[in-house]
Formats: sequence, C-alpha cells, structure tokens
Amino acid sequence: MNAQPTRQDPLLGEVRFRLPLPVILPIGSLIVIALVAIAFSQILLNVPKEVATVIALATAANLLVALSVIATRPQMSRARILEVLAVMLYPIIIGAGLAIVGVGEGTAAGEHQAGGPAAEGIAVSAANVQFDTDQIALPADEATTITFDNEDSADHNIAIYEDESARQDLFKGATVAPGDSTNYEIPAIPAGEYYFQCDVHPSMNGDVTVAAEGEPAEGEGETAS
Ligand SMILES: [Cu+2]
Repeated sequence: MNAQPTRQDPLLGEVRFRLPLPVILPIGSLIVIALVAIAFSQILLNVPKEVATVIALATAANLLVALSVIATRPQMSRARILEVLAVMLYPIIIGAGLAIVGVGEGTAAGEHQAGGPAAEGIAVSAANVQFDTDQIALPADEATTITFDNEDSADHNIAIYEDESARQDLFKGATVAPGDSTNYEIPAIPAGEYYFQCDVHPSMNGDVTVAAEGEPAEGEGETAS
C-alpha cells in the first residue's frame, strides 16, 4: 500500500520540463552567486584582516582546483561534482566558524581604533629639520604616548602648547639626539585645538587636535567605571 512518492508530483516534473534551461540557469546562478558573495563578504568583514586574506586566498585557490578538476572530467557524475563543490567551500565554512566563534576579535578591535584618534599612542618622526606631519591627533582627557623618532642629524623635541605663541606648554618633551627615539608620555589634555613645535627649531610645528574618541573605539578606550 505504499504510495510511490514520484507519483504524487507529476505536475512538478512537468513544470520543471517546461521552464527552459536558458532561463533557469542564469537566474539560478545569479541567485547563488549573490548569496555566496553576501555570505562571503560577511565572513571576511567579521574576521581579522590576516585571517580574511588567508580565507580569500584559500577559497580562490580551491575554486581554481575544483573547477579545473570538473572541467577536465566532463563525464563526472553529478554526485562527484557536488562532492568537489563541497570541498571547494571548506574555507568558507571554516571562515564562517571562525567568524561565529569570534576568533581574534581583539585584533579586529585594535584595527578599528587605528582609524580614529590613536588611543594607544602615535608616532612622529623628524628628518631634514621637518616633522613627518603637521597634524597630531590625541584622545581627550586621556594620557597617551607619542613615539618620537629622530631620523635627522640635528637635535629635536616635541612640545605641545596652548597656541602658536608657544608660551603656555602642556607638554615639553626632552630633546632627542640624532638617530635616537623616545616615547613621550603625554598627560591627559582636555579636548581642543593646540599647537606643537620643536623647541630647537620653532619652524618645525603643526596643529594638535585633541578630541573625544570616536564611537568605534569607545568600548576599549574607556577607563571610567
Ligand atoms: Cu628641531
């Protein structure tokens, strides 16, 4: 008394036959490509940069190998092709796993921060009686570090002043000898626009922007409890 399953949907079979392949194939593959692309970009955005690079490269290499295997064996069975496709998708699956588990979230957060005002310290260097920048961004109300690298043949320092008159200093860094570098411990400074210069060569100068940290960095940067 077992009804055969194939008998229950003769219509389905007919419909399948009537939709011409030239219509199904492009639409179907477009949908699949879109889904894979969206899923894949979600994965790559959720893992640290290095992991994302590895996953992308591994997937590309896998695709190449899998597709060439399929191409060189035209009479491969459908099951075999599916198997190869599954193998091809391993890196994506592993990547999804990593993204879900949240591997290396610390790294990703650190990279986020690099975009905004540097909370964990910034780097300035000097060469040819010039700083490599005329803009220094610091987080407001938070002690930070400026790593100063003197690549020049003259002594330099970094000092931060209220304004261009360079009378009222908020920080006065020790002079750094040629070829040396130092970590200046900058005290907490309230938000505002300031001025920095080399006291030995006041023509070496620029603006200091002290601003509250952007939203992405808030989670890690906040020390207040
Ligand atoms: Cu100088």
